[in-house]
Amino acid sequence: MSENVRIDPFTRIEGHLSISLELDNSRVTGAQCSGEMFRGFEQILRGRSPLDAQQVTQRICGVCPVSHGIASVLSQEEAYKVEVPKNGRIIRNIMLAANYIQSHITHFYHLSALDFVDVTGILTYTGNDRFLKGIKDWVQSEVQSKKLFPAAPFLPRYEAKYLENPEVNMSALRNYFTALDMRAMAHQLVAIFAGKMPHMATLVPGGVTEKVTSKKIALCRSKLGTLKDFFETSYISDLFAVAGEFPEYFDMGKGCGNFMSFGVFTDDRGEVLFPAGVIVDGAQQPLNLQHITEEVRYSKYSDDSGFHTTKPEPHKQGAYSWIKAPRYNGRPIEVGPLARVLTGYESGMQPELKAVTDKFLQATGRSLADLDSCLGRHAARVIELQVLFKHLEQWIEELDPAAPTCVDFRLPATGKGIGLTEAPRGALGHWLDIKNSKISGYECIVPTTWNCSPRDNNDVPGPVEQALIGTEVMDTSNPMEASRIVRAFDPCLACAVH
Ligand code: NFE
Repeated sequence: MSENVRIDPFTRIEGHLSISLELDNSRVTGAQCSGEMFRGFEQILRGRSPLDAQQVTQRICGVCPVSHGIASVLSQEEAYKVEVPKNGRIIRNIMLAANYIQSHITHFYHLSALDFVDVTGILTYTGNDRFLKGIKDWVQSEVQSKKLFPAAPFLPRYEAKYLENPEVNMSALRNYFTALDMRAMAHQLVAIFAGKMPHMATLVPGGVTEKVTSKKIALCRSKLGTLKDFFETSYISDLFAVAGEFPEYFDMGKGCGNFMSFGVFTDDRGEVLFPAGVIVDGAQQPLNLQHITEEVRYSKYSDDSGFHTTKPEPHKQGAYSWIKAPRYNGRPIEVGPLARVLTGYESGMQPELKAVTDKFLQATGRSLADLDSCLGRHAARVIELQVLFKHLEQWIEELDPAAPTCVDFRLPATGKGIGLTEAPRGALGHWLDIKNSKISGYECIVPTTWNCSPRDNNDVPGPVEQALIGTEVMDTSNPMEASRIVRAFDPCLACAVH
């Protein structure tokens, strides 16, 4: 039997996404991922001073402004031929890593966990376990004071199998509330040097304007310690609880099988913690920016749009998304934590990342190939955070109160620059052109644009679309399998349709 299912709006993500599925005998045979709005940041930037760019582009998103800001100043620094001093580089690493922590905690607890945790079971608990009763009372008072229940974000929800162990459910729900404080704390960690968060005030070409002091170093240590404790005692065990009860999700949601990372977190010697690289058809290759294109056959842009050209055409025949279709050498590519873990693992340059990954695979009895899955994408966030926490501690100790955090520069009349980094959701690039000291061209290619792209000029579906095809949806009124697969990519449509 053929059926069509539409999940619209697709909730608990950033921005406006619609998912359409074609099913045959409960199996997805076709999938469309539609970005539902156009924003026009590249148009807004044209004609402005390039010095505005890191402030304007941070407004693309409140979740990952650090990476947009950093991509922007990197593109400017190439154009201005300016080198960031050591303190500036370390502060940027700290701010970006803290933003990863915030983003991954939010994604796991506040966006995805409700696909697995049985939140309603908790309020009907009638047992005598004092600890569990205490949690129930605590949750009741929390939800009453915050007026969160029984409305959004907990209900309505799909009827599906959720975590069965009541203790795991209750502890996960407690962690949901604690995680709200943790994401605030991660924002505070960014703000120590950013002045404020979201949207950092201190990030400039040439470095960061905020000075290093021993008080700020102590504040960083303290906030990082609390975040690390939550990560180690809660996030890791909650992920293992989900993996233990839903192991089938290691076999669901396999994507396009191609991965890319632009590389991020540089040290003094120019070495990169998560290296740049591309995996196509299972083979690792060096990143070559010349291979990047943007296709628009199914996107709501004129046919002469593409990389560097964006002309909206809302009523274009056959187009179903406001997201363009970026391709690498003509191929769809998945970006994000899983891509960073796999390209880092395969590069052979990252023994630490490999060791953490191998430990996870051993604990779950899974292979590296199994990570290309719904649960593998969740696991990749935990794996990379484990590596990042250790390096964050080191970076904080490397800060030097006696050294500068930024250097001066001259704005040239003409110039060009490319800023590449890794946002929490994956490879992010900003391409800048300057004429008459004004921005003459600005192009962003953003992680969710890669992952949620529609079909390309050759009719090949994007990574999320491919991950959905082949999925068995047991109950089309409650298409939980499809929702879990899409959410594991952590889509940010606000970014994708920038
Ligand atoms: Ni709006 Fe972002 C990240 C970027 S995703 S969250 O991470 O860049 O497309």
